[in-house]
Amino acid sequence: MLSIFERADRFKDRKAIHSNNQDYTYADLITASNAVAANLLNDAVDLNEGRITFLVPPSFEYTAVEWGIWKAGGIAVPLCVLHPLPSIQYVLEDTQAEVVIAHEDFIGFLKPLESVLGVTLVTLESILKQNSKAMPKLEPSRRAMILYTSGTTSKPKGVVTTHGNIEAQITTLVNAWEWEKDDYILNILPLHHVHGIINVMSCALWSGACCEFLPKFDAEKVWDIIKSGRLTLFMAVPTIYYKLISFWESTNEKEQAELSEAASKLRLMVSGSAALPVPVLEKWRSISNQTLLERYGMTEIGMGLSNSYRGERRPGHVGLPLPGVEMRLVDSNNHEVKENEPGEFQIKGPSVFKEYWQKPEATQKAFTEDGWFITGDIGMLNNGLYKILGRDSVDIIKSGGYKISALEIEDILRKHEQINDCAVVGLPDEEWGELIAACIVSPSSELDTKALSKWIKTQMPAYKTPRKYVLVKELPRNVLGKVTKNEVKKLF
Ligand code: MLC
Ligand code: AMP
Repeated sequence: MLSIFERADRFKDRKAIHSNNQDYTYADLITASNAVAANLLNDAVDLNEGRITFLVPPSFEYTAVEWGIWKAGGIAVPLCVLHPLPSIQYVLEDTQAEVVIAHEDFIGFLKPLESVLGVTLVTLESILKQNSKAMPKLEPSRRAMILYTSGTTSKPKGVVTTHGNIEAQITTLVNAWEWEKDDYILNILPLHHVHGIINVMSCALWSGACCEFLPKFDAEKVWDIIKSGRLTLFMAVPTIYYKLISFWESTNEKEQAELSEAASKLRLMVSGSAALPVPVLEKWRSISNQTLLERYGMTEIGMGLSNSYRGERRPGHVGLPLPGVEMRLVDSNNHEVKENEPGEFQIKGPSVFKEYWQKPEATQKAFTEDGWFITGDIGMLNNGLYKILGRDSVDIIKSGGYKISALEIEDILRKHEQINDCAVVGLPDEEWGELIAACIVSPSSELDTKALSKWIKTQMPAYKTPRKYVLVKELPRNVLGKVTKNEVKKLF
């Protein structure tokens, strides 16, 4: 049995999850996930890495489905509840999934895909129906999960992790941040990315702790939960801290004092997925008396670097490699750079993913010949701690903690009849990290950006849509005819 399930057996009577105003014990989670596994298996003895996609909001049921897929020997592919149909269809096609498990709110939405793709839609209700069956034996080397991440190619790639990778991603954080069974965390993050799935939900369940789900981030609700005093831990992207600060600032002095007092009681608050601006860290410290622990990670590696839980947490830095993570900073010839010199982070270790789903060439390109994963992030060692300086590709944008490919947005925009050509860039923004901006060449002299945004949202999730537009006659290009994105940025 996988360690996470063996451990759950030890915590049977403890509260595992709070969702939709209900408490669920580890015993509830074991029973429900066993039922999911038995229903998925039906007459089979092992799903043998069959891809099972699921569209379920963050909840007890989400977790039961994920664990059920694992127990039955399948690969769990969580779908994003914010994605429009074309993005979902892409994942279903790419994984060649035969089954989609869906919360009842999404059944009608997914229905058209049944005939187009021949995929079977299964309701949550039916997959959770009481059932039991012998489960297959799982080796740590078995593929466990596929998460989609944007890169320097137009379409997102499926990052495949094994059970061994996932266990390594969890245990390094449990050890470094001293998770224990009495911890209680709130999850407000989407559950199709590592931050919510691994750092929050899985670390809690590994530890015998409790994970409470709020299906969607809401600053007031988060502050209410902080005020309740039940949280010991909180983890979020910088944009969320920015929004919590804005809410705090909108309250009166008495309320502010209460909120600050409550926030100061948590044992740890973590920020990651994007650079934490130092003014946000400082403002949060003045409000909550908490120094946010900033760490660095990536879908392909889980978490790589972290400031110290007990030692120094230096603003603007991401600390040192986590236990079990090997890291080096190299120049363009893969030679290690010296302190204070910029280089690219490369990572090795048991937490590093297995492959991009059915993309052997992309997988090969992502590693050096001697097996280091090439992150594409640039940083340097500064007085004993690492600092992130940026990415080597301007085409990767981080907005609200989401990684977004400029090329993917450009490909979609070019499909619009009013757009001849375009260039998408990320503009620095205190709240969002970067704001997506599109420079458009159009046959018409005016652009109805409202109508355009509406159309884009039918093609892509809202968080990938441009927030600013500029209309130009020609895109700025260099002598070789290549669009110069730094010049594009100057147009806004
Ligand atoms: C939404 N809005 C944006 C926007 N996203 N505006 C600018 N830029 C963006 N990126 C606008 C909407 O259009 C809307 O405007 C308003 O904000 C509210 O929209 P919303 O969808 O309700 O936003 P909200 O729920 O507040 O979302 C913000 C957020 C979300 C920060 C909660 O972006 C989020 O959950 N981010 C986390 C992503 C994450 O988990 N990343 C981890 C990846 S793993 P209007 O005008 O309509 O009101 C990884 C590895 C690692 O990176 O290291 O962890
Ligand atoms: P994703 O592919 O969504 O997992 O995003 C991973 C990327 O997020 C990394 O490659 C970094 O560019 C970025 N990232 C994560 N944490 C940090 C951080 N603390 N500071 C700066 N960038 C970060």
